[in-house]
Amino acid sequence: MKFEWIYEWINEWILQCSTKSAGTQGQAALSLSTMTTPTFDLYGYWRTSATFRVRVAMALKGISPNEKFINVDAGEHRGEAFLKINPMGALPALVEAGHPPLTQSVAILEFLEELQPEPPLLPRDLHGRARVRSIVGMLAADTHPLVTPRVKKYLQAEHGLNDAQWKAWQTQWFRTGLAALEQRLTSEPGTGDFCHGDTVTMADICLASIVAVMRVFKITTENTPTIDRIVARCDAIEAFDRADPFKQAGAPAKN
Ligand SMILES: N[C@@H](CCC(=O)N[C@@H](CS)C(=O)NCC(=O)O)C(=O)O
Repeated sequence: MKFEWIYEWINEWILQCSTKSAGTQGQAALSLSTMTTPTFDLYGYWRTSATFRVRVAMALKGISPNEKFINVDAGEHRGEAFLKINPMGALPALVEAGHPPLTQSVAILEFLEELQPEPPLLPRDLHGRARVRSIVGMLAADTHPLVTPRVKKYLQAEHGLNDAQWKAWQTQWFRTGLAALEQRLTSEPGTGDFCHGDTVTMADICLASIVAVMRVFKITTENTPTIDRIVARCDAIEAFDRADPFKQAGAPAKN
């Protein structure tokens, strides 16, 4: 523990040298720009939070996928054809010719980060990366799964939940996750203009993805001024704006 800072300093120094000399990170950026950018099909639906994350990351990294529309409201994600792509019956799925489909939005974000390291969506330091991944987990692993269509379907079919009760359920879990994040953002020194520091990371993408879907369901944030400030910053960035659920194919008019 005593010498941890030396270890981190050496790591940082190695990383800087390797980037300058087109090492690990530099090489990866170079390889994507010098080789043909792979073609991707992104299976999504206009309002899915997890697909929003991938849309934003791809836009930030300058990769534009062919979007394939899977109608969640019509149950297409549980149809035979899509279950061959993702047996979980969940969106998104990113398909690159010659490779098995990639599922799980956070795994896809990590894949894109390695494929195209610029602009970085993870901090360069060990502890920063862990903090960002921890915030990602709060949102993508602890908050989002509770409010998915499959949970709604089960609660309605097995426990007779009506629409008002479902909305109360959604509100409860969205706000519980955001309240915990607000507490961290206000008390931890890593917070800056964005969730971590002054540039966009995966944490901001996941945060904006939760708020985007709250907006779809007309659920407001409550007592989360730091989150509101960060989301406003994200809203002003083109990649986030283009991923707005209401700007996707198949979306209803915003009212
Ligand atoms: N952990 C997965 C979650 C995927 C997920 O649940 N996607 C939702 C849309 S945001 C979905 O397709 N749900 C279908 C369902 O719940 O039936 C990820 O991050 O990709």
